[in-house]
Formats: sequence, structure tokens, C-alpha cells
Amino acid sequence: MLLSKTFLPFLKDLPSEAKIKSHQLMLRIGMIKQSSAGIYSWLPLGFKVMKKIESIVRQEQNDIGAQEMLMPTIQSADIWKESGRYNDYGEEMLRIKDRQGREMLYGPTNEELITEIFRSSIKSYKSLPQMLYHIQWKFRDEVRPRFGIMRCREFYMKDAYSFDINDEEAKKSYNKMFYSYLKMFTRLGLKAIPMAADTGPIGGDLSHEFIILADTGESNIYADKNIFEINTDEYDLSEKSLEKMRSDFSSFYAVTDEKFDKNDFNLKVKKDDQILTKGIEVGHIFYFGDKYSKPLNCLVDHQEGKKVPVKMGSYGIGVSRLVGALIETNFQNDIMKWPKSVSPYDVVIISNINKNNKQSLQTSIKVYNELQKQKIDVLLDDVDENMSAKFKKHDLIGIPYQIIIGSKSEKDRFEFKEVGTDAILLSLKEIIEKIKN
Ligand code: 5CA
Repeated sequence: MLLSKTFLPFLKDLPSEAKIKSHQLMLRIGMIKQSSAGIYSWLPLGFKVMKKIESIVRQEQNDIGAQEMLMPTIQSADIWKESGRYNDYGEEMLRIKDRQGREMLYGPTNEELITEIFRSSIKSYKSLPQMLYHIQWKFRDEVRPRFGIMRCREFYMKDAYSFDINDEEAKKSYNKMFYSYLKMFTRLGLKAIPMAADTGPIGGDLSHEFIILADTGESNIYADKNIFEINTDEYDLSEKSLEKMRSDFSSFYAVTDEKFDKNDFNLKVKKDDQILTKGIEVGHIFYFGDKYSKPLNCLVDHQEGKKVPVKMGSYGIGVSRLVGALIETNFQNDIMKWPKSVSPYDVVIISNINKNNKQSLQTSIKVYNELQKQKIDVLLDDVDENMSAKFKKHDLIGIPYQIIIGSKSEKDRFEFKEVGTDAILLSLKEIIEKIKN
């Protein structure tokens, strides 16, 4: 892509309405644009990053056998009346009437709808277990939307739902999801810590929030610092390993405000190991057994002949919130560096455009064509602007690799830089190898 042709509405000044750095950066470099309070359009640069995150989430969910589907954003109020949540959910739910006067709503979550789908086709224990998920927009009419896409009204969520015959089997599904989340966050370059949590309007008695540490997070975190030493690469999908994973994590104290107890904290964690900090909730998983299957009459034939309500869990990831969370953790001292797995481009060519010397641009185009041939997603900065302004701009856009084509480049060797390290002179072949590795 040529920068001169890219839709990238850069703002000159820091947007004053934004309070945290992810919100500031996303507006500044044109990743998003607010359309009304807590509702945003995703512009090409922001959309590209979000789609890459979505793709990692999808791959990791598929890897544990979850099946992707797509449910609508608009739901009928009837199923919510059946579960009893229509009234309980309160003002966060956006309620709509269609032209026939039927009560509808914009889905804040999908427990009811998925249970209704499931009960209409699955009748026997023989078809269990099942895990279904979709990645879809949600709407919650938050009292105080804030921090850009971190706490907004319309947001993009991956929500998965598990169905099992009994508690024991359901715990295995829960553990698989737990494992899938750890892998996902590792691929996103994030250290997310699972913390025992309250269940709120979703319900149930077993729940974990996945939190990444960030000063601007909305959750207070109380943890034993040794939890950060757990090596998540050790685990696999065998039952034994998954149980070990759960017991390793639960052996360390790590909770948010709702579960915090000062005495307990001091008793269980040595003073030197205590961490009190802030974090961002990027995922939340729940086990609630028959909370929805019972009122919605979602029954399956048990091995022993009787009919039992299916045991369910639900598992959310804030896909759009993750874009902000990644900025909060990777944007420091006015320099952004996207993890390679989700960077909007693999590499940027920063070309010294000079009216009297067309050589740089010609060389840049040659390099650009070669990288494209190699299926490398490359942005060429072909804008007529001085180099120091260009460097400043790319510090914000955050593409992790830069090829600088100007006075220092030699005939077949170019200045190549990984953000945060010094530039080195490399041949195009060496550059391609570095990017591909
Ligand atoms: N049904 C369950 C799990 S599928 C559920 O809705 N869980 S949740 O309420 O915890 O939301 C899941 C994730 O969505 C959260 O962990 C968070 O990352 C994201 N999220 C929730 N509310 C918002 C919001 N207002 N703005 C942005 N992201 C949000």
C-alpha cells in the first residue's frame, strides 16, 4: 500500500477529549472515529489490527474444537423473558420495538439465544460435548462510556458457549477454554493473568477474568508476583495437564476488588511478593451449570434414561478492547510498537523523497515490489514530507520493522530497523529473511 493513497486521517494535535494513551493514539493516527457517545467507526488502520486479533482468537478457538457460527445482533425479547433476565438486565439493554410492535433488543450477550438454538436440535447425551462460538457486535448502554473503545457501548466480542452432560465434563470444557485463552494472549504478546472473579449478570459460581496489567486499567489487582513466573508453554490439552494448569494458577493469590480480602492477602502472600496494581479485563469466562438450560427447558436424554438440563458455560473476549489494551502495553515514550502478530503492516519503507533526486523513490518502489512479490504486507511512505516528520509519524503508527531509503543506504544494502533497536545495513534478501522469521 502506498501511504499517499491510504485513508489515514492523522490529527496534528493530541485530541483533548481522550484521557488515556490508547484512546489518544487511536484518534490521532486515524484508527477509529467516534460516531456518537460510545459508538465508533473503525477506519482502515484500526480495522486491520482488529481483524488480525480476531483471526488469532478464531484459530485458537478452532484448535480446541470450538465451532464458529454467527448469531444476529438483534434478538427477540421472548427468550429473555423465559430466562428471567429481561427485567434483571436493566437499562444497559437497548430495547427496540419492530413495526409490528414486537419487543426486540440489541444483544448485550447471547446465553439465551444459543440455548434456544441448542434446545431445538440437540436431544441426547450422545451429541455432547459441544462448543460453539461467534464473533459479533454487542451493545450495552453503559452509564458512562469512556476511554474510547475500552468501555464503549457498541463493541466487538468473541463469545463461546459450552454444553456438557454433567458438572465434571463441563469443568473439562472450562479448562480447555482457559488453556485456549492463555495461548491466545501469548500469541498477542500479552501476559494475561486469570483471576478468580464475581459473575455479575451472567451468573454461576465459577468464573475467571483474564487481566493484563496496565496503569490505566479500571480493575484493581491484588496478586502474588510469582503467578507471573508460570510458564504457560508447559501445558497441553490432555486432561492431566489441564488440571495441573488450573491448580498451578489457583495456588497463587490473584484477585480483583470484588474478591479482595486484606487479611487473606496478608496471610497468603509474603509482603515482598505482594503486587497492588491496575489491570484491564480482556476476557471473562463463566461456568453456570443449568442457570439458562433449566428455565429455557434445554434438556437432553441422560445415559440412564432420564432427561436432564444441559450444563453450560460462557466465555467472552473483548476483541475490540484488545486493540486498546495492546496500545496501553506497547506505547511508551511516544513510540508505539505493535506485536508482529497483529501489526497493521509487516514493514514500512520510509523513503526520502526529494524533488531534485528521484533515485530514492525509484529504489523504494523496486524494494516495495519485491516485498509484495514475497507476500509481505508492506506500506511505502511515498509522501513528500521531510524525514524527521516522517519518523515522528511512524513512531506513532508503530509498524515494528522499518526500511529507510535515503542517504545512508548503499547500492544493494538498505538501512533496516526494528523499532527500539539501532538501524543496520542489510541486503534485501537478508531483510526478507528477518521479516519472515
Ligand atoms: N456472556 C459472557 C461471556 S461470553 C459475557 O458477556 N462476559 S463479559 O460481560 O465479561 O464480557 C466479555 C468481555 O467483553 C469482557 O471481558 C471485556 O473484555 C469485553 N467488554 C465487556 N463490556 C465492554 C464494553 N462496554 N466495552 C468494550 N469491551 C467490553
